[in-house]
Amino acid sequence: MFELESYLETKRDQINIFLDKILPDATNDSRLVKAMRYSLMAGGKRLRPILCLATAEGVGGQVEDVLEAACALEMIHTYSLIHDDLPAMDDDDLRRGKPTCHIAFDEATAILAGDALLTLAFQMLSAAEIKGDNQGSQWLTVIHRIAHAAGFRGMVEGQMSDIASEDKVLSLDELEKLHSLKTGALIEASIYSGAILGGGSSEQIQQLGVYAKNIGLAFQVKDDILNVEGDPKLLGKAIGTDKLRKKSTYPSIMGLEKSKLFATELVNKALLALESFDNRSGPLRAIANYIVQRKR
Ligand code: GRG
Repeated sequence: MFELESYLETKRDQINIFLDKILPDATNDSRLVKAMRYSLMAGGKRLRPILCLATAEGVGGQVEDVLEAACALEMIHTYSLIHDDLPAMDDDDLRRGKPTCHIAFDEATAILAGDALLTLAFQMLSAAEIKGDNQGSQWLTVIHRIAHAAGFRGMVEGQMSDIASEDKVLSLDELEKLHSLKTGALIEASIYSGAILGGGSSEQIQQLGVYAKNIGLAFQVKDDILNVEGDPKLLGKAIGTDKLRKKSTYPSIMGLEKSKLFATELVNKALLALESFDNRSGPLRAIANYIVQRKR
């Protein structure tokens, strides 16, 4: 039987080793590099890079083909968390079980550490080793997609809408739009990057797009559920914050039980999209289930 826990651990190790090579721990590091490393190596789930690796393998590619893309996605994700935690945004003290970057360092350093992680991601992507005839244009496609997902038509716009929607009751459609930008876009880009660089066919890429859309939303629904009934110790962050900030969430709009059913429906749709894939897609199937069963 496929063992997801050990799979996730192996992939996390591969990602952490690569990140450590890009941003090694050196005693003479500047304060900026210390802050970048502090947040990057703080022990997140590494969901986005793992999705990128699992997708590449799912379409017959190798981990080595996509490590730069996977790690760039984690850097962009970490930058977004550092900035999201700032006093001007969510003003959170705890992230990944540790004091947030601006608490451990200071606000200016946290802003700069986020900026530097975002630019380092694109520096690394544009320097990725090109291994095959077609690979140059594939990397450009991936860089374009990731930039789009992270930027003003993706995650940044989603964050802006999130801030603008505090104290407002959103409709389900508005909530879905917000989350498809804020968290969905980067998750979808992670899967797309793995599919392109792993050499997926256009039919596979299309089906993986359906898988990605559904697990991206399921991830957010589960995140909202955990904010209501999760264990802060396991999550490494406070719960109840959405209610405190009067944010519209799936539980606040459709109730807790219906939100759980909705998350399961989304995962089932994601699994259906993988029907024509062979057993190399086993990890992607297991990750879809993990997204709604996770405790952190
Ligand atoms: C500041 C431009 C900018 C964007 C911030 C992603 C984001 C946008 C904010 C994070 C706020 C948040 C709690 C969103 C809910 C879903 C989410 C992205 C949770 C954190 O991701 P995980 O659970 O975290 O993958 P780890 O720490 O495991 O990597």
